[in-house]
Amino acid sequence: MFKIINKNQIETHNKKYINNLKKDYDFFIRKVSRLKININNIKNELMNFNIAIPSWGVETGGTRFGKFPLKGEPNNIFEKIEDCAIINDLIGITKSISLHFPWDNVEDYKELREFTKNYGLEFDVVNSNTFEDLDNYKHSYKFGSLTHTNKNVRDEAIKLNIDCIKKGIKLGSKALTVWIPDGTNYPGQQDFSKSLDRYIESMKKIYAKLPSNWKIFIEHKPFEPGFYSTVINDWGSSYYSAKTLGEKALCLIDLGHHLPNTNIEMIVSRLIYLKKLGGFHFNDSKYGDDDLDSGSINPFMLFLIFNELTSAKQKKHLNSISYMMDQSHNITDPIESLILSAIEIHRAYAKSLLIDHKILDKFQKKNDAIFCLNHLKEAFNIDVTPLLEMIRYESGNAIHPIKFYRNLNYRRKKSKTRAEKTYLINKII
Ligand SMILES: [Mn+2]
Repeated sequence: MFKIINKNQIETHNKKYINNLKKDYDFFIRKVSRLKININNIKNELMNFNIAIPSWGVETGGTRFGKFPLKGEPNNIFEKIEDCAIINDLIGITKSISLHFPWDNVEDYKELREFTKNYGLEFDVVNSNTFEDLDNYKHSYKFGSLTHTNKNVRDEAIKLNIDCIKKGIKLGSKALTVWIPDGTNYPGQQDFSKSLDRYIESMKKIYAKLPSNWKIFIEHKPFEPGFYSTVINDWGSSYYSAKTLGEKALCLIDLGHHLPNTNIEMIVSRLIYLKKLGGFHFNDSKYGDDDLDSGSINPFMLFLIFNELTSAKQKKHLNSISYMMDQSHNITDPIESLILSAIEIHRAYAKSLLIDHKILDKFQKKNDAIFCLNHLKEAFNIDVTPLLEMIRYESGNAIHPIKFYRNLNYRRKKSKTRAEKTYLINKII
């Protein structure tokens, strides 16, 4: 930690804001002292929170219409790790990085691990790419990967996933997330049952290669790139697959991978109930898989999701969950978006810790709908900003990370050493 940013610089920054923060924090403490909660326990929970940064998230994203690169953005995994280190130095809750292969392939994984460790960061879940045709691929994934009708294509996709596990082992990762693009654009194009059978058969071969302390996460998505059908389209297909594969297989919820208005918090609850919830990809959306910044559209939903998680955790119904942001930053500096998003997720978690689930349970038993909602809203409406800022201050991170980052002129400085990217035309397949 603090290899990128000088710790003294953060201390100087914090000195400017600490007096006002203390006043705000005192007010917050007075307010929550009326609730029956132990603020030190809550602070501990929040300090131990971690959300992974995806390596691809620190690069400018794009749409199929175009991409607008930023001067000074990272060009390789080492530069991406530098950007992740900046974020973690400033906010302290993003200590891990999730890699994507073969995008993040390197010659020497030991070197990469050491380089990353040096920044106080470690590697989280690894991800496989069978959704585009890359240079060294023998086969095309145009008509699917793990569920392709051609066994040779399936075998290559299986091998790609097993290679991800091997790389992950070298890096100290403990899980693989599998999202496949397999689906169709035309009614009648695919036998729905046979394609699911092929998925299970392929996944069994990947599952067999998992080390004993590893997990495999199955990520569902209703549509895109297939606009008629998708093989692992919803949590039902995901749950069935995870259940069939075995204990190490769990379901992963990407918030954007649901149709508008889906009750995602209820899916969270169901998967906890079924003991198959493994992880999250956080983002926000208005229409589909928009990959917008977490909490930018529907912070109440984010809070309700954490309400389910906190409630289950307090009842000891929940084991460790992997959290990651999975967003695409098309018009902002990805570092700023990721800082704000991580804080929004932290905020939703903090608010969920202010809910007294015993009181909620009492109102539920009485069928008092208004008091149930009101109890949740009371927690949601408490401004936890001073709490999050104080946690950052006490952990040696920045009270106002975005202000600090802007003053660094990081991109301008990096634009002098990092090669400029040009995208003349986006790849439209
Ligand atoms: Mn995702």
